[in-house]
Amino acid sequence: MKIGISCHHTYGGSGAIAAELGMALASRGHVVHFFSQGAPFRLGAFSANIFHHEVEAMHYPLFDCPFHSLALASKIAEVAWYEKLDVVHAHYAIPHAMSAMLARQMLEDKCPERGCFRLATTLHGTDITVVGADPGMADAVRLVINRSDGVTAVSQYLKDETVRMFSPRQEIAVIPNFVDTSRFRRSPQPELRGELGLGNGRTVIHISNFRPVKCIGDVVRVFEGIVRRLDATLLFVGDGPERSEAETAVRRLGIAGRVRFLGRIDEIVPLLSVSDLMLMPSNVESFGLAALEAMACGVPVVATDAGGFPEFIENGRHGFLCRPGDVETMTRRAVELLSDPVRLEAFAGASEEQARRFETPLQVDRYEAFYRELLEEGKKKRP
Ligand code: GMT
Repeated sequence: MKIGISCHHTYGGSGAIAAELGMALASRGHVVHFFSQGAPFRLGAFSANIFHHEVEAMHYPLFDCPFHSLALASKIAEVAWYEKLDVVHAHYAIPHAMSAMLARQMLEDKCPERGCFRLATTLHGTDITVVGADPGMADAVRLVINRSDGVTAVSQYLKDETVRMFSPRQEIAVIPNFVDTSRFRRSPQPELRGELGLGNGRTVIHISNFRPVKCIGDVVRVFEGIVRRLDATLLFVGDGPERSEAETAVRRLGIAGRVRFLGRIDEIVPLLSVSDLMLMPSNVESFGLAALEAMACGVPVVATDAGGFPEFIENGRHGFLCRPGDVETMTRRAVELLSDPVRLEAFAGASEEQARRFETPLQVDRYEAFYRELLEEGKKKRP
């Protein structure tokens, strides 16, 4: 198949999943064209069957701000026309599915007889729970859900939320996030502990784009409770709007010496491989890919029972699930686990085993079958 993938290129789970999916599809012989503002951060070096099309919006003095969505639609239409794409897979409803929908209209208008790509949309999370919840955007989100040829959501939770909020005409399939356990596996680099100044204590990690939903303040508060009781270091990986506040908080609490802000790092396996526990106190998380990747590296997770976490983290087996904002329980659970080496090891092993249930090929099979279904349906609809 010839598949277009439209996604965010920046640090975050939807861009990571889109890039991993594209790479897996390309390794199965499909030709994959990525559309994004920059190269998706997980894409890496050149690989056969993969092409990236950078979307650059037109700058013109009359336009207050460049129209990225229009530029994306035009780029998808241009490439789909010349490359005869079978499917365009939009990751995130707005703007990607909206732009792909517009691209399809452009092509139908240009040559109605020729037929056009099928539009698959994957809902990732805040495209529904934040953007979709905005009254000014809700109708636009509903439109792209209903006008896509097929829609998937990354968890049952997200599907249920979408149905509750939009009552879509469109059936929504659940295809969860996935992880390549041949790359995401514990691979300790002994010198890294020294380079990070970890000493002999425990290492706690948080990875995110530091947006408000991630509750970065709760990560700091839980870690403060941990470090008061045992020797530990916190690795903060990623960057975003809440980072400065977190830096100020750790200084104010006098724990700055125990916290490393590492910024955006693409190669996270070495960092996960020196970690004992991940903290993910998000108040809503449609899936939580970072937690699954941590588990694949033998790192149990203290997370919340909100959103999609309970669909892959079993409380008391792969970590602990607590109520959002319940810093006290999260701290108690984290300390309990970090101070019990036997239990910690059992949780680490169970987490690795659980991650294998979300192995990349299993979910890529499902996406492939999903595309084939869309193509079959498309053929039936042709006059
Ligand atoms: O929706 C977002 O906030 C952005 C998106 C991203 O690019 O990081 O994250 C979402 O998609 C991921 C991949 O499917 C999920 O693992 C994340 O849980 C989800 N984020 C939220 O729901 C907050």
